[in-house]
Amino acid sequence: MTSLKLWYFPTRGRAESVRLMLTDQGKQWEEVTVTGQTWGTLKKSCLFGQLPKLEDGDLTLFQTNAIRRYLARRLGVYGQNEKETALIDMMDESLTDLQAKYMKLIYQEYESGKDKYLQELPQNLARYENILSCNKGGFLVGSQISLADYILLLLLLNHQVLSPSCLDLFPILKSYLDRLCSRPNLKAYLQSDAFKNRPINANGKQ
Ligand SMILES: N[C@@H](CCC(=O)N[C@@H](CS)C(=O)NCC(=O)O)C(=O)O
Repeated sequence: MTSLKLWYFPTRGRAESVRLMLTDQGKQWEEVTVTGQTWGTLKKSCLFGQLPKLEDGDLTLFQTNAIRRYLARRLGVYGQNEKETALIDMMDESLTDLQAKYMKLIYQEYESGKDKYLQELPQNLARYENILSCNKGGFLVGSQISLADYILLLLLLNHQVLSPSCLDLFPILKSYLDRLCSRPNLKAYLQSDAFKNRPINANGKQ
């Protein structure tokens, strides 16, 4: 893979599932941190006026999920066959829905909607507890880590900050999270200042 360059704001945000995948797969990338000062000019050059942006040699990509899928194909974490890839897409779409709910809470209704969100969280997490209990391979799909696992990992990390006890009812999810966090590259990254000092969300809510 040629040199990778990732542009994003100084937060975990949408870019973090990309970072987790690259890190776990041992790929180096250049992180371009976009601040309020540089964003005004850069925004004009972004195809949809938004970040993240990924550059891989002469390829420039926008849209997080397009970036994630491109990298997953290149890194071999997009299923072992077409059926697995379809199942990974299915898991990934459902997790993107959950991420959208999380972002709505964080950015639009943190004060007014947190109680309701936390009431509904167990039923959302229970689905993934069930999926993992049915797949003896130890991951969402098949027996190898995939694109979808990285977004579930990110969501579990974020939700543990939102509600530290949220996995208490879900032993399978808890041990899945522990297992992913113990993968050597991820373990080192999660303990790094680069990860720890990066705010989860741009508005400081978490
Ligand atoms: N569907 C797009 C959404 C991108 C998006 O909303 N980016 C936000 C940051 S998370 C952004 O660039 N905000 C700055 C702006 O719109 O000016 C994706 O997933 O990449």
